[in-house]
Amino acid sequence: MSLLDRVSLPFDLKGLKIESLKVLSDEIREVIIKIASEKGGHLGASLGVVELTVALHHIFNTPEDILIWDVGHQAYPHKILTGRKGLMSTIRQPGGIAGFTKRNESIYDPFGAGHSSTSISAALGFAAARDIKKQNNHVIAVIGDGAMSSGMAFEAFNNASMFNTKMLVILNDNKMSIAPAVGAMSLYLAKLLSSRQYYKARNIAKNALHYTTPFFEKVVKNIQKFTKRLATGSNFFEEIGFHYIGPVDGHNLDQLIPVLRNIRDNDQVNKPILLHIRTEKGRGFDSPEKSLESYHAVLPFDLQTKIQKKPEKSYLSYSKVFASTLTKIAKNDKEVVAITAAMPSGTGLDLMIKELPDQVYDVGIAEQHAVTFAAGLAAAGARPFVAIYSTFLQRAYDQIVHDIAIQSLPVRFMLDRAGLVGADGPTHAGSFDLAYLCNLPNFICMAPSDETELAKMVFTAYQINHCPSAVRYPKAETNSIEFNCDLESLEIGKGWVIQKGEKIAILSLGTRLQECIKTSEMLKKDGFDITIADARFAKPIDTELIRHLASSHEILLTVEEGAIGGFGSSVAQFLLNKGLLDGKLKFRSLCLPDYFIEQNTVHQMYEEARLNARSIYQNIKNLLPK
Ligand SMILES: Cc1ncc(C[n+]2csc(CCOP(=O)(O)OP(=O)(O)O)c2C)c(N)n1
Repeated sequence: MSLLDRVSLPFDLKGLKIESLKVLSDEIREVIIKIASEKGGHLGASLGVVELTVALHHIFNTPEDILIWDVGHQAYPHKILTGRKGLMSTIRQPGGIAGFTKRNESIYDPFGAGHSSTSISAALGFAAARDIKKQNNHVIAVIGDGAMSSGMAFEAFNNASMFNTKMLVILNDNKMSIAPAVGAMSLYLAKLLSSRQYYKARNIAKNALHYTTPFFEKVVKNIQKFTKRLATGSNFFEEIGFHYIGPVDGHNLDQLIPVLRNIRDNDQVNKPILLHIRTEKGRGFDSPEKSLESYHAVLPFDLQTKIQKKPEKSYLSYSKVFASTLTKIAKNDKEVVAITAAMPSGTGLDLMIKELPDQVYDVGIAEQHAVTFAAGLAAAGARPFVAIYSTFLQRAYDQIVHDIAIQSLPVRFMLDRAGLVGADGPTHAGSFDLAYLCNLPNFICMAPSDETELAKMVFTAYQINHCPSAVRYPKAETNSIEFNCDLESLEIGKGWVIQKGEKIAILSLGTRLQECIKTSEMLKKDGFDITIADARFAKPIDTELIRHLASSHEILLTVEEGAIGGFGSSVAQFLLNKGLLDGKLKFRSLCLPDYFIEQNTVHQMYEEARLNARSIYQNIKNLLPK
């Protein structure tokens, strides 16, 4: 029987000695590697915080003590230790537990996540509420160095310093975001680690005794017993009002446990504390595919060889088609630049970085900054492309409206992961971009139905130089293994009829077009030849095409992979305002349902959203006279 077999909840860790906690950590690491080998998932970040998680649950009294994980992707060990060990094989699976922290999953997840850099703000809220209620539980946020590149983390730091309250922020510094961490803060943290102070930590610690509180005297003394690696004293975090402790080796329980115990037991400190720990992403996972970036999230892999199981025939993703098209454009125009917010590989821009490194900016997890930075570039005459996942762009909405749309600046948004995304679930679904962009004056919004259309749209966006534009495309493979096409542009606001029929028309936006074609094949068997049009533009809508479809058919459906309020709503409003819904026409708008769809296979999600051929067919059949 392993030690882990005897541990289900944090309570089971309380009586264990450090040596046992080390054994337990090794066992947890093995379980995580095994699960990731079967299911894939966020391996690297979770392996990096095994000892930290064990130490936190050993020392603190969760769930009364509040523990908030930033992003939540590193919470595998936390889930294992908080009653979900037996459910780990269902992680990210249909009906299973989530890959991130989730409030309705466990009382040990006090705050849900998925997007980054929210943990300090949320923890401060918990601390303030605790103070109002005159309670005395601990509040802890664990945030990565990557997440620290976000403005939101700094806003929280700025505000937390004003509270005379006890709260612990643990900075989990592994020098990595998904890609290597970027920016001045990451350089600063590296400096803290490599400084002579760090290596002469004992002396520093001694000096620190002169000006720290009795609490820190205790911490420092304790640390001196266990490690040479401690520096306290004046630094950025101290300057802005935090007590800084560290750097501490986040894999060394002999260091972590006494530090955390001291923090817990000190009741004099009434300021936020920053504990800086140094960890290694993917710790204990030695794959021949040695790339820290690829450890972040893995495909299922062979447990023996640690080699990921990639499909034999690998079709290009939409991200890659976007990036290769943009690279082609950018080679001929040095004023074309691309911006990523810490997602060079996810957006495909790593391809462009290899060929044109000077024309790509990785700004860190800083979507708001990325957008206004692009606005500045556009205002000064450059041609910026901002490649951000649809879901992450949500946090930059005011920048889109205020800095770009109002000034009609030609920033080109490339919205990856638009629509449903499968295992990552509702926090990562790109459901709302059509709704939040189509209502903005001055915007042009496109959605390709396949990879050739995507390339045309990227080129069209390049040529649009008087206003902002957006292209949204899914997390999906295309039908191409290789892709190379001539750069062609589209007429703005014009869709096209891909097949002409009668009585029934479908106006599709985006890649659901393939399902509409399947629907038409099903209807053909019932004796109906239907019209299918590809709208291409969600804004401006093709009013001429819509008028034509409405006046020459009895049934008109719009189909899109986005929430209510997007393309179909615009079409409906046009039809109503122009008196085209006169009773003869039956109009329906098919879009995502008005609730958050839980993680599932994308296939099942389409089924649930009724956006597959069978459901579209059923919708039409219901409208036909009986
Ligand atoms: C707002 C937002 N942008 C981008 C992402 C994608 N993302 C997930 S984890 C991650 C890196 C986080 O790095 P860090 O905070 O250092 O944590 P680590 O994975 O290294 O533990 C990124 C960019 C996100 N989750 N949220």
